[in-house]
Amino acid sequence: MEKKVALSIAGSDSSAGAGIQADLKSFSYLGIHGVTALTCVTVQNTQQVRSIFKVPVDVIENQIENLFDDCSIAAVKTGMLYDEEIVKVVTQKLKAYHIKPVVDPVMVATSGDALANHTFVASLQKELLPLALMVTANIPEACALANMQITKQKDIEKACKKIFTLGPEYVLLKGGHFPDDMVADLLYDGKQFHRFVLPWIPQKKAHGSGCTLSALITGFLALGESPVTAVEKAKSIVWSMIQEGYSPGKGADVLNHSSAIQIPPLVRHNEQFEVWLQLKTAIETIVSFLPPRHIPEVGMNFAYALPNAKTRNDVCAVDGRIIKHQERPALCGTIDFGVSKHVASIVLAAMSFDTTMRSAMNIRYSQKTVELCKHIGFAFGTFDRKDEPPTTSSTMEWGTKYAITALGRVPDIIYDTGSMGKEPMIRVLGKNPDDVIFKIQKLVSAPIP
Ligand code: PXL
Repeated sequence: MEKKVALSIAGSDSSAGAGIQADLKSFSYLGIHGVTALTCVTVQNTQQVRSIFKVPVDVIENQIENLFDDCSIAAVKTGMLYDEEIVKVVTQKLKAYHIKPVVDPVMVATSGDALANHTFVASLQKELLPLALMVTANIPEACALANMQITKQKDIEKACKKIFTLGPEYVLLKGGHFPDDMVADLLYDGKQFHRFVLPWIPQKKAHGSGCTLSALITGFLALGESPVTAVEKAKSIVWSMIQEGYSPGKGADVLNHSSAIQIPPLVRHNEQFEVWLQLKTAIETIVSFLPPRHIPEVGMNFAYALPNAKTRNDVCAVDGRIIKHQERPALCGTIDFGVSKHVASIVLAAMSFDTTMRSAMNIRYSQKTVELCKHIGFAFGTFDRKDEPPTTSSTMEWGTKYAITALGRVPDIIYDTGSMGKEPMIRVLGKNPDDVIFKIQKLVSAPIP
């Protein structure tokens, strides 16, 4: 087995949310072997940085040399470098190995404690940035590097351009806020700005998000991605790692580096992101309340289509199923576009009659449930697999269109009673995942007639 190797030159965070520990977790997440050159040991927990011990510079130098002597290092990032002395030695070594690093200009911890001394900014500007492939700065760091205040959107672009003149090939400036609760990162390549927009995650003081982002970017570069796609992919992963973050102590949340978390589609496609997020949230709700008797043998899928969806690639669903696991529903698979055949075909067929009906989910058939639907007053349609012409390419498309045509509109429920080897099924249709859940909730909580 072969693994790419990436190097992090950074400080240790004893609470393991940030620093070299976050870098290693991020490299592992991407299946990369991370190697490290430790610059400082910080004594900290999730609440504060108590003290900082510098590693002697000859030891830092030795770590880097020994790694380059031995490993084929595909990409390098720098994190906490603390002061001029460390910046100088790291720059000198990277120059010698013709490496263009990703530079995270770490200055202050999430707790507000300083992680750099007064010599750091000037040495970074003068020594390391001219060598950098990319610098990843948050707003306070950008203010320091560009020597200016950032108060409005225009200032962010101006700061990117100023930092670019210091020498890096790319400037990533993180965290411009928009009034509509979206957060944009700007990547400047000297010619144009690439904008990456994601919803702001309220009330999350995510310790280690800067380290994780720059490590994931470095990892994607090691895997051969271009700088722009490396940032794009890293961004959507970090967003989910923050959202699924947890609190190991009494202070800040840390990111969740588990490979089990759901990752949104690439962040430049905002409409896709919105659809993905609504569906993900709805699936979490379904899993939390649906009694297992409603789960069919073949499992469930839940789909939500983009407005004006035309093909299965425009429909988001589970790449897998929602199954019964230990008498509870459980999501088994990832949520993505273009991964469902059956439920996506149902949604696309419904949308060909009514473009507002963009979501559907299948649940277990029972005559009792069908009677309950009628009792509640749901509009329902049905089809019989025996009537399907031999030439159709998708039973679900045919059956859905058959049921809609017979009723004259898109119903709330479409069921069929199955056939040899085909489980009978009920599909709940709605305008969006919340609408589908609302109908299922009504069904689950209705008194038996
Ligand atoms: O998040 C920046 C950072 C980098 N490196 C170390 C840190 C922190 C934040 O606390 O502790 C070692």
